[in-house]
Amino acid sequence: ANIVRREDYLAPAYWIRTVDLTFDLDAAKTIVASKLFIERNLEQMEQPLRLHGEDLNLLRVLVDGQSVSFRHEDGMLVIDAPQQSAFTLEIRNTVAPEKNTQLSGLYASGSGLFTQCEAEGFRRITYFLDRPDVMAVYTVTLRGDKQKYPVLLSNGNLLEQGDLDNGRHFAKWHDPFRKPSYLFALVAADLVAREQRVRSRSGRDHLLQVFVKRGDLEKTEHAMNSLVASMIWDEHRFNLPLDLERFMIVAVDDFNMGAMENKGLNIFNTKYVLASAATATDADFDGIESVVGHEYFHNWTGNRITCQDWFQLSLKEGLTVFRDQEFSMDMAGSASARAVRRIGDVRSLRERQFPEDAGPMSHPVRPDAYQAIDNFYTATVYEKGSEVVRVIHTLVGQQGFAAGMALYFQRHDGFAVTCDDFAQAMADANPYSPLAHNLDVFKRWYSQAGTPRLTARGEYNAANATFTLYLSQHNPALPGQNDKLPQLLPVAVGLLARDGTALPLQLAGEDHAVGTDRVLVMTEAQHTFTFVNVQADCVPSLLRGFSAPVVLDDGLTDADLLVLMAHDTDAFNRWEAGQRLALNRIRAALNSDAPAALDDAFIEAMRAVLNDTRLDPAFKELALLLPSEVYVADQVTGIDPQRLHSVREAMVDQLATALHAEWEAAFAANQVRAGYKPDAVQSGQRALANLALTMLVRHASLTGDTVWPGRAYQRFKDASNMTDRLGALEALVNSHSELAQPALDRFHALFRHEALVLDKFFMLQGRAPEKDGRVFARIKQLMQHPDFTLTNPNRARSLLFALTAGNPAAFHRTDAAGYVFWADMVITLDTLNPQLASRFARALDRWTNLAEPYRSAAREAIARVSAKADLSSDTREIIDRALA
Ligand code: DPP
Ligand code: ZN
Repeated sequence: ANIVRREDYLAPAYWIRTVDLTFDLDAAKTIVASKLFIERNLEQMEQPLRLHGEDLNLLRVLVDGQSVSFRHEDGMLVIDAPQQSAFTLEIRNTVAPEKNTQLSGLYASGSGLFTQCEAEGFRRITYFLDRPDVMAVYTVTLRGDKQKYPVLLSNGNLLEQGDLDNGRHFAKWHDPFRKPSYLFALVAADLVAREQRVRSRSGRDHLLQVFVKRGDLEKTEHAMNSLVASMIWDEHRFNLPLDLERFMIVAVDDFNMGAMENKGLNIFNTKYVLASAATATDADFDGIESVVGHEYFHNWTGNRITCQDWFQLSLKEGLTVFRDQEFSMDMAGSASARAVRRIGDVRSLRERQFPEDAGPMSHPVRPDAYQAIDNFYTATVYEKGSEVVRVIHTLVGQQGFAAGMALYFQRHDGFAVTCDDFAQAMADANPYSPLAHNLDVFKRWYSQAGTPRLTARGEYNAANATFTLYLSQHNPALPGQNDKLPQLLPVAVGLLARDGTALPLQLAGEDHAVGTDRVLVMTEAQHTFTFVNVQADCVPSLLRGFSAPVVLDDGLTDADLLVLMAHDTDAFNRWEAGQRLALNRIRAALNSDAPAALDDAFIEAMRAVLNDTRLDPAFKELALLLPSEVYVADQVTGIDPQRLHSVREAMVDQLATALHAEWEAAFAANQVRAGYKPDAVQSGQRALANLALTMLVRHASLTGDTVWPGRAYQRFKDASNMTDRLGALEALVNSHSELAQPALDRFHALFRHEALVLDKFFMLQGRAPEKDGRVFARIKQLMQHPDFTLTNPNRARSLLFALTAGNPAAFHRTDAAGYVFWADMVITLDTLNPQLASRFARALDRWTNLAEPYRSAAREAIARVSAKADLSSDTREIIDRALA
């Protein structure tokens, strides 16, 4: 295998300064003419010019107007070193967009043409030094049929446009900012745009455009509002204004990722642009806000300062996820709404990143080696990367962080840099912070993989009025990573008296208490902190707000957790206490053969949450959900997914039954009467009402009652927005109600022309709680549905990923049918779209953590895929690592 290593990084032997591209666009055969001004990098030894190129048809090569000899070597185009230290290289080649099912490079979607170049798609358009440290100024001329492609877009500013002969027209674009090739984009399609003119604080005028297919324009209001809000936020919080005259977003149906931050021309999966109350859920509206923000924020963190090499991917992604999370929290408003956001972010980190970090794809936030870089657009690089940035934020504070950002831009604007450069700027801007004092310890977050374990034990001494906290950390060994060093952990703490009072915090040696909430900093394996003047026995509330991405073992008893759940001023830890109580019970049930049963203390604590009028509905909904099967599976060794499913389902049944009256009350109390708004308040009410309805219909399925299923069906029919409609439909489908099928038929008939709603139609059925193998059988049947296809990534994900990532009990079957299906699909998808296939292949990452018979059956399925000789390097890397 061809492995790329971080330690082998060398600056390029040549720089490309300017790029002049002309495209004669055609879906079957597009001609690309490229004229590059190149300079030899005098700091490197003289070498031949080696250009990346993939699936290209080369027509000619000229150096300073003269033909030269060239050869193909290891998949690269090699030209012997020209005599001159600066020269013009002209290349002509063709590509076939309509044959490009990988959706990387130039491809057709519907009747339009679109590009995706990150990470290594530009080499599928023309020969180039396709690496992020080669930054150039681009001028792009697009020529194509005026009827087919009325809109011709590329990065930067429009210089000219006009008609050509034979019904063709052209547009010429110029991007004044130097950029790496992965930020190049073009679009040629029949689109319409929502436009808005805005003036930034600095007084500059900008044109914002959101391009979509005809008919979708009414669904772009939220995306445009989110874009304007992002602009205002980045100027306000970080002093970072929009640097372009024109900022464009284009929505496309077929897209591998969520969206792409191409300079001035973001290309988005339609899922993150299009929304109306009738077709999108509250979660969809939130997703649009955060992805529009994310891509917009990349304009500075990613585009103005980019990555030296792909090992530094988290430099832009971790930081930009942190920025979009902060943006979404600021937009959410109240402290409680912020906490709800934080809980959501942590939940997804634990469900996706923790298992990744414990399995064969475990890698540091800054990886050391890869076979296919596309495989490293991971939860570790993104979400853990964001947590690592949050660690800095916690250590230096909001102002210190802003100062660090300012210094980072002062030093590196316009360049391709490393994670170390970022950390250094943060430390230098905050010389008296624990970050600056322990920068080397901090940087272990970049080099060490795995999730650290934090153990905490407290000891109250009534005679001395002291509370001593013993903290220790340990990072478990992983293949290739044995002796790990301690990491820099900010541990946010509070102490609660048993009556719930928050106690003042004074450490030994301090002359007075400093509030009731503070951050302890760990830099070594073990620390002891002694709090003095502690007037009552207390319960420590540790890692508040999830102040570091670790697994915490605080040894708290049920009684302690109940105190935190009822009284903690930190909403995150209040939620966490309930989750821990539930997890303890699920664990105990997994270790015993007796039927799973929740005790009264737990049920009463849940009842108290539902009844507590001071808590927001959004928080209640999160608190009442038991930890997911995906999360629990990661917390237990040798997991039996079927047993876990039956344990958890039995507990949910019990909550449905025991809290029936409270669910009825919650449903009634959380009906939104005002007009639809996707804000935190309304969406919290809808979320709780939907959960209540699901519980009420579930209860009905246990008792045979028909009232609540009937009500759910009625609500499904009458709903005025997608959140309510889908919630009611889900309540019926998840309880396997007889009304589910008629509702599904009706849903399909209503929305058969709405691609994004059809995705929901499939996903909802793929994710329904398994019962007697019915859901798995239904998924296989839906694969034959006339609206199902593997060529559209959203649609493929809607069923396949719903099964493997969202429905463990349907996937992990004792007869191995789920694994057989998985292997068949990996092999099929791999011939079509390797990026999608290798994502899907990761469904069995954690096979070694399965109990028998699952474990052996999973291994057999992986081995079957591995035996396929011509796998893509993307999928090969995943499979090899799984079997290593
Ligand atoms: N750079 C893109 C993003 O995360 C890749 N998906 O925004
Ligand atoms: Zn990103």
